[in-house]
Amino acid sequence: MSLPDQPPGVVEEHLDELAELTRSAGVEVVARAVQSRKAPHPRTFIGSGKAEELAAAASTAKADLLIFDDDLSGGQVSKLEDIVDCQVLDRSGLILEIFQQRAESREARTQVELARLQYLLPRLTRRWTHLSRQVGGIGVRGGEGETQLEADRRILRRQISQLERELKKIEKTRKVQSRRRRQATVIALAGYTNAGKSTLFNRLTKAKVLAEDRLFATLDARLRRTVLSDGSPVVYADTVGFIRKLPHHLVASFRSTLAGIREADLVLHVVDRSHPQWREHLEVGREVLADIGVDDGQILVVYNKIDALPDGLPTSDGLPLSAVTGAGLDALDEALKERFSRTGDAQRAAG
Ligand SMILES: Nc1nc2c(ncn2[C@@H]2O[C@H](COP(=O)(O)OP(=O)(O)OP(=O)(O)O)[C@@H](O)[C@H]2O)c(=O)[nH]1
Ligand SMILES: [Mg+2]
Repeated sequence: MSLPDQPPGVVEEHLDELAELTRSAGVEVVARAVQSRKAPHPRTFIGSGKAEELAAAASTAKADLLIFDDDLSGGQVSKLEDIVDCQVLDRSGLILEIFQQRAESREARTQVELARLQYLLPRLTRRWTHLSRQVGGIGVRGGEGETQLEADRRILRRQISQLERELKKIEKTRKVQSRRRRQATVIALAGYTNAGKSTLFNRLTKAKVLAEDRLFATLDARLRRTVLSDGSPVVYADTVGFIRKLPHHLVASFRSTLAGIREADLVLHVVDRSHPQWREHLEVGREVLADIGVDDGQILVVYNKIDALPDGLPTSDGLPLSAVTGAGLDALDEALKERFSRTGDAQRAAG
């Protein structure tokens, strides 16, 4: 939806990204539409006239799903589903779907499940009232006068606190493990989704983690030990990508994973320099890193995919490189050696 305060073009760019997200979820895009309004309609978000229009378009295109780039309320979703007669998903719901498909480790799966229930809780409508039969079993229905909806909410809340407790336990184990690792220099690869973090991780550590032209290919942080060209030991950490308008409950449940980035000695902020919106990606990355509590001095920006740039090397600050061709990796190695031997000197001087 286009609102008056948005600069022209922004809506189309965001829809391009939504199409990428949709493709990453394994869903084909058959049509797209933009609605301009002064403000969202409280009940249908886009207004009922536009909703009717979309209903017709969806039926012509035989669409199963209508995806919105903005977040909708539970009421809006059910109202829209009535009008368009297919499933309605908002941006957060779509990202959750991708995360659910990708989560592998117990921690990631627990985080995603927690985020999903937190997302569901305020969106429970009468459509959902089968939860107690699905998950609760016998005897979960509350006392006299408790509606099915209230019973469902209660079940969700109970599951949420159970997952929160489970997550705390997992985090504790991980903290112990990370304390053991503290002797080595840790370098985290962070940045916008699809920037090439996993490709660079593989290149630097000769690992074989999944790198794909998909958004959110990586959900689980991965660590791997290697050495710089002078033999200094380092541990690289591959991490989950950032995205603009990341649903806040997802951010909250992934906070502990992201907090791992703060403990790194250095964060390589990887930016896909060949992407038309690389400036916005850089900005989003800066905001997320600041939000996690990473110091500016702890960040080194690397401009990846320079092989895909039509006009050669970028002139901006930061380190230009290509994780695919290997261009710029020697310069990165030099920068890292210089940085960590300097820290070593400073520590020796201080001690
Ligand atoms: N041309 C070019 N493509 C690259 C380069 N580095 C990565 N890619 C491609 O970019 C896509 C995304 O790479 P990934 O390494 O999976 O990106 P990521 O940052 O780990 O992405 P997420 O895990 O989704 O956050 C893949 O298709 C890579 O082949 C590069 O230097 N040049
Ligand atoms: Mg990755």
